[in-house]
Amino acid sequence: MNQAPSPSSHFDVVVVGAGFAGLCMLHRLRKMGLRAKAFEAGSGVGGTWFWNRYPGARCDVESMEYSFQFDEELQQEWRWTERYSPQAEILAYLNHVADRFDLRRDIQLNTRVDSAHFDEDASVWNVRSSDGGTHTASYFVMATGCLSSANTPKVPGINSFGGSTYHTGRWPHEGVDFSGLRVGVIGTGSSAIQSIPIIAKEAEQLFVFQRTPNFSVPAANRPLTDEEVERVKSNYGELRKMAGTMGFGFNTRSNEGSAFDVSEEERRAEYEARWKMGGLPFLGAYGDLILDEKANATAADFVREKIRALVDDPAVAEKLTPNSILGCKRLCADSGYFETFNRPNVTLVDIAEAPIEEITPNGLRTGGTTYELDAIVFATGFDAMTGALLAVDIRGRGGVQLRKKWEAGPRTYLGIATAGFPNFFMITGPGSPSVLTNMVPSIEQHVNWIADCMTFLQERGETVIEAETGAEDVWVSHVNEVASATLYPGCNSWYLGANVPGKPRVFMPYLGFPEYVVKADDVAAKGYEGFARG
Ligand code: N01
Repeated sequence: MNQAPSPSSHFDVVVVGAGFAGLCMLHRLRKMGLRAKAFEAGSGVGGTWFWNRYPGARCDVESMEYSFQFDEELQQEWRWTERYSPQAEILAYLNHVADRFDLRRDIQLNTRVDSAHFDEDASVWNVRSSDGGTHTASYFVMATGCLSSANTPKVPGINSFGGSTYHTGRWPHEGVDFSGLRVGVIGTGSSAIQSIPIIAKEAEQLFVFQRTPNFSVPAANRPLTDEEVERVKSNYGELRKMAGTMGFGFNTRSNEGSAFDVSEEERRAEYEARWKMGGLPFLGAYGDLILDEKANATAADFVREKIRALVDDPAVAEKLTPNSILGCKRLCADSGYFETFNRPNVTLVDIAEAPIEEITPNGLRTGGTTYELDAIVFATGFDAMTGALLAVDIRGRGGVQLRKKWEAGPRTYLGIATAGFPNFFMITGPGSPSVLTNMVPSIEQHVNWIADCMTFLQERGETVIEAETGAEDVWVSHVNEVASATLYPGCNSWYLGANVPGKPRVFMPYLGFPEYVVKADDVAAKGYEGFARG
């Protein structure tokens, strides 16, 4: 149900986005008795799971954990069917949440927020929406997700292509039938690695244009049995609590020790066991895998061997084998990705040395060769973490634009607020653990923090809160310092903005879960230390 636009209304809170973050925020604000409104660009709720409908899209965090915990009945009644949920099931879950908590009446679909300007005299946000609506709000909350602003490279001739083009993050709702077609997939990140095995089965010919090979481990997805679902549900609260203290969730133990604390045989056995178990906890095998290059090489070499064993043609295997740090770009989890290159209809095109020169009416040219194509899939990722925030013209005190303030990279306090922008909150913003954690609990943590902060102000009759520049500076330095003690800054990942030409190279998420939660709680307990209130 789409509410009629309300051209000039006042809300306690305007929320942008109706994915996991927006729905959760709206629900909490409702419970507090606040008048809130969420604007959503899509024609349905679901955020990332509304847009990313490419073949094979599923979450690589286990479904029993990639779900809300704010309502015991909700988590008891919903039945996840697979270890890793497919996109359609997560979208169905989010629609269920929207209905169950009657959230739709405060969500306006098909509407973008174009601008939000803070009026210092009135202490309100003036918000303009794409339907021509103008609204005022005491608080402005961006719940726009970390990976929502699609990145399509500016390849010359892109508009001349006679076939169809798609972006994995903007997939047609009616699906795409690739049967009998010559398809090109550009990119080999998580989205490509999930979709390539499925597209390969359908298409007549598939060309994969790879700029950088990626590490991937088997997902080992499977249906969930009633027994394992029951085991979790009978102890959900405790397990969730435990997950709050663990990097990879309640199902997986992370070893804190060094890869060199054990013998080579033991190490191999550990990698083998994690490979078999499947999924991203492979990286939790040892505590120094992302800190020490030599330790990392033990795990990376293990995966390289696996790739060579999975791919029949040694020359193709070599091209598919990354020579980089394992986990430095986000690790992928796949279902038959490397094996797909054994199919006779699949060709790997290495574009590392010779980038795509041009898209022509009939295909794509690289390295002097033209590949004739009927469809091109851009699996080229996102303008991560800041893209969606900066897509809105957000202006704080003195009319300063967020875009201007963040010209050299995002600056936040706790990844929740930014100095000069009073009563403005970001859910899982840059400078928070966000994408390095299970997003759903991190979203809930931020939602609770923001809501508690509003309650705190309300109880004291205060109306304005703003991060102090000093606290922000200290936080930004801390985030950078922690990142630079790891191997993360050393590769061209989207964590660093390296995938978007011209984007400042700054490590955006905060590497500090679960300590971050303690820190954020402590800030709140000290009366929002580092924030000015009034
Ligand atoms: O995007 P990516 P994604 N010419 O940025 C290539 C989450 N996610 O959508 O590495 C040629 O990882 C680029 O090459 P390079 C997850 O957090 C989760 O796949 O920059 N190639 C790269 O290969 C994930 O990490 C799930 O050299 C170009 C690819 O495109 C994040 O979303 C599923 C290019 C982009 O890879 C993003 O994943 C899907 C160009 N001009 C996504 N520009 C799960 O839960 C870019 N590339 C499983």
